[in-house]
Amino acid sequence: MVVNNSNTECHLPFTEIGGHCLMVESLNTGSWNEMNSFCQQIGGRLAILNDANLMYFLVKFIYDNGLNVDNFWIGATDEEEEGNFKWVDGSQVRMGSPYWGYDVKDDYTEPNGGTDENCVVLAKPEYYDFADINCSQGHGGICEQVD
Ligand SMILES: [Ca+2]
Repeated sequence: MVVNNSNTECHLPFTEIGGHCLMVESLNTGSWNEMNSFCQQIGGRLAILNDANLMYFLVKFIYDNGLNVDNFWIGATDEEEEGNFKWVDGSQVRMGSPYWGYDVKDDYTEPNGGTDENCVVLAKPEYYDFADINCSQGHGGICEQVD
């Protein structure tokens, strides 16, 4: 039995990563909505990542398991109000470092997509920091267990 920070057991297919019950889904891909539905079907939702320590362990897990081949949807969007990013539970997404990506080559900071990009991924090109992209793109997702 694996216990997370709130003493909740992680049920398969979720595994304990950084004290949370998460699943990194890379085989099934879809839009942000499709992957949120996928997570709901297995008893979860797209993950809320509001903790730098958790981010560290999750990104490490992605690289350690060779899953660093694509972006992953997470549970954040500014679909409701442009520029105001919220998690799927309605809480506020923290902005800036160490969460959001910075593109060294082209010198810009995420989010940068305006109304064309309302959903958030862990972005492979930015070493799995957050980036806003178009919600209809097809990617895997990070699911978290909901009890
Ligand atoms: Ca936007």
